[in-house]
Amino acid sequence: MQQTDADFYGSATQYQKIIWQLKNLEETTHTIRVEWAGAKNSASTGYRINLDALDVGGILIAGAPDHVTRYEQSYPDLYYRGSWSTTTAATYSGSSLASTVQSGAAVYSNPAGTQIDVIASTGPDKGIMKVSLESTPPLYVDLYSAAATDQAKVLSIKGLEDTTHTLVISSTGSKGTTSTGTGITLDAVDVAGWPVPDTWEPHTTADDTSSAWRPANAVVTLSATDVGSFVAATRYKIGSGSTMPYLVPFTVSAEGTTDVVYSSTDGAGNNETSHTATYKIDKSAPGTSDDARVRGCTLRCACT
Ligand SMILES: [Ca+2]
Ligand SMILES: [Ca+2]
Repeated sequence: MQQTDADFYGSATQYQKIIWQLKNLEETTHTIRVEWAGAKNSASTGYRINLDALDVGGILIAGAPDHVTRYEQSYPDLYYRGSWSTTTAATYSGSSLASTVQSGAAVYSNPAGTQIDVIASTGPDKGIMKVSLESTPPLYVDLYSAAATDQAKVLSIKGLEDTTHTLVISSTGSKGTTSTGTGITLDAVDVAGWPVPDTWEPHTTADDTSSAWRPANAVVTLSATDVGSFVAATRYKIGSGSTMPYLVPFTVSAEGTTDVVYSSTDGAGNNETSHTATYKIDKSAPGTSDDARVRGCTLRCACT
């Protein structure tokens, strides 16, 4: 918690003045409270303060309500990774649900609030769902039930800190011994708050970015991370070549100076601003020239 006093006194009236500013904050949800301190500058004739506007590098969200709101599986700020399909039926919440039989397929979201409930269909052919909240150990939820059941509240997490959470629901590809299948479903999430959109672009770094001359090829490994969802794709371009999807480390082999441009896109479609790394390659072995001078010594030949 950081507290700063802002003095509204000025010898002349000024409008639209930045009275307080904080920059370079971590990309997460912050809590700000503006409070009348009941104090004044000794030169001031009054105690009044005012608020004209807030400029935010992001979005402004209010504190969490004490009741849950349902967000269907199709809510735009839930980000799907992997192979999911949508099924419709009147018995599903909102008449549709998402399901997957792909191990590792996942849904990413950033619910802000104090309670999160997961709503899903269970049945005799359902597998085990993994629910990761923040970096705490994941919870495993067996969606098996002898009779098919729709709109089951399969998990309820209460008493959370009133901030933005990182929630990942994924398929483990595993099942209980009685189940005939490993698929999982997601019908809705109930949140005492709401899913915050991923407005944070991913971040990609290249290893071995020394700008010094090097005597051999450069092998470049790109690493990308994301806040808010996941890294959906990373791409690069060597010199004036084509833009390529990044899958494995690549080699820069051209002699001379070569720029490598790279960036990523996240699961919400945010495109990272491109980075450029410059590689300088000179594979020629250091030569000896016949006019090299030898200074400060005398060569004597003993001839016969
Ligand atoms: Ca639904
Ligand atoms: Ca992001």
